[in-house]
Amino acid sequence: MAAPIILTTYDWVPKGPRGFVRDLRVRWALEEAGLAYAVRTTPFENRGAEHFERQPFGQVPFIDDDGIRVFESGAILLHLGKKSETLMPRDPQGEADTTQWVIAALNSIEMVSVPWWFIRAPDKDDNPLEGWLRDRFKRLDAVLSGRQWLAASRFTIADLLMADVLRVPRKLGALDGFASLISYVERVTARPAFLKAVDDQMAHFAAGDQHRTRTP
Ligand SMILES: N[C@@H](CCC(=O)N[C@@H](CS)C(=O)NCC(=O)O)C(=O)O
Repeated sequence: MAAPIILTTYDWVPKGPRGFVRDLRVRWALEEAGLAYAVRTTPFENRGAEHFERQPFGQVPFIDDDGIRVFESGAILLHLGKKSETLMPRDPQGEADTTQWVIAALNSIEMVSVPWWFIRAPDKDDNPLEGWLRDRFKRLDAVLSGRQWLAASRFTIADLLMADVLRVPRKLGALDGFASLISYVERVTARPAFLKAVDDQMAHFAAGDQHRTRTP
């Protein structure tokens, strides 16, 4: 039997990011694929040399798959896609479409949405990235008004990643007016594997709370 994939995330994070830490993407994909995995932790505070040796920016997630070590959530999803047809189609066009939308989620949407969110001030509407973000959403909304899934006419890691990337903007109201994007995020995040991944992540960080109260 294959060794379980080891997924590493933080031991604890503040309440705000819980449910959004990027190990969620990996948990979700592993659940969709039915691959065996175990979760290990690295300290959120006082990140040590071992952490930077595994993830050069001191971030999570990273995995160890029977000796193959991968960091970057997108790279991890592509790695898992090679192991599971549920995540990545095997026909060449389906595979190419899935890969291009994985990269688009990271490099055309998240590349704009994360800086937009970081510089956003809730009481002001003069975010200089607003127009850029809205233009990206307008284009993506047009794509998704004509179809349910981004690639291969079925769920793939492209949808998993795109829906997850859209969750923070949706929570902050940035998808308002983009009906196809809202129903897309709702459809993709209604999947049982997503709901389990969120529950597991919340339980994981809640257990970290217990540990912190016990440890002086
Ligand atoms: N591009 C990286 C980003 C990873 C990332 O931002 N991870 C966050 C948690 S969701 C983190 O570790 N933040 C702490 C930090 O950047 O110091 C990926 O997709 O894996």
